[in-house]
Amino acid sequence: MTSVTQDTLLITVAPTGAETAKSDCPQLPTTLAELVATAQECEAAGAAMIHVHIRDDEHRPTLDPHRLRDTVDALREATDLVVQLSTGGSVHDPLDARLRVLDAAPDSCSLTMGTTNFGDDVFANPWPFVCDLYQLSQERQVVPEFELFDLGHVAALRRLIDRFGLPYGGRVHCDLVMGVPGGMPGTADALVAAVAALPPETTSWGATGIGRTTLAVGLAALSKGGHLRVGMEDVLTLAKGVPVTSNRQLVERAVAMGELAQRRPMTPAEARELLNVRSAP
Ligand code: KMH
Ligand code: ZN
Repeated sequence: MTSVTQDTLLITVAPTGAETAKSDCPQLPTTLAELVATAQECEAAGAAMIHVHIRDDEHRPTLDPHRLRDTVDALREATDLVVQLSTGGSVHDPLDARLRVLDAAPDSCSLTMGTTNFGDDVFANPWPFVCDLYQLSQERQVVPEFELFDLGHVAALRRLIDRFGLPYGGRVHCDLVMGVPGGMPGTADALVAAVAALPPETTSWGATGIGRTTLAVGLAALSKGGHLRVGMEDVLTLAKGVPVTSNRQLVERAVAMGELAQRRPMTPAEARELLNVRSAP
C-alpha cells in the first residue's frame, strides 16, 4: 500500500542554480564536495529530491558531461535523494548541450515548457527543443519535472501530452517557478490560476517563489495541497537583510511550514514512489 498521502510533503532542494556568483555568495555550494555535503545535510533535514546545477573549477556554470556523471554518481553514493539534473542550465547554454544532460542518466530532469524572459536575459525553450527533450526523456527512462514559469507553459504541457503521451513512468509532476522577472508573478492569485489550468493528467505539483516571493508562494502552495521546492538557487535571504547561510536552513523552514499545514516530509523512497522513477542502477 502506498505511503504517499495528502499528509506528506515533497521537499525538493535546489542548492546552487546557475545565476549566483561564488564571489558574491561564498556559502553557495559549487564544488562537488560542497554539493554532496549540502545534499546530505538537506536530506537529514527533510529533503527528498535535489535539483542540481553544477559548476566548473572556476565556479562557473557548466554542463560538462563527465562532471555531470560524476555528480550523479557521488550523490547516489552519499544520499538516497532523487537526483534531478537541470536541463535548463544557464541562459547561455546551447540547446544541444542541454539535451546531452540526459547522458548522465539522472533519476529525473527538469523540462521547461517554454521560453521566458529571465531578468535582462532570455531563457530559451523553443517548442521543437521541448519536444526533442521530452521524447529523449521517454527514451532514456528519465522522469521529467515540468517547469512552468508562466500560464502559457501550462497550456503548452497540454499540447505536449496530447502529441507525445505521458512521460516515462506515467506520472506528471510539475513545478511552478514563480516570481522570475519576466514570468508569472509570485502571488497566491497567480498560483491558484496556474493550478486550475494544470492538465487533469497531473499527478503532483510543487511550487517555488523566487526571491522575496518565496514565502507567499510556499504558503499558497501548501494551502492548495502542493509540494515545495526551496534552496539557494531561488532565494538568498531568510528575511530582509538576513542572508541564507546554508541550504539546510531553507529546508528546515520548509519542514516547519509543512508542519503547520500538518504535512510531514516525504522520504526519498516515498518520493521515488510518487514520481515513479526507475530504481537506481
Ligand atoms: N537557470 C535558469 C536559466 C532549470 O533548472 O531547468 C534555468 C533553470 C531551470 O534553472
Ligand atoms: Zn534550475
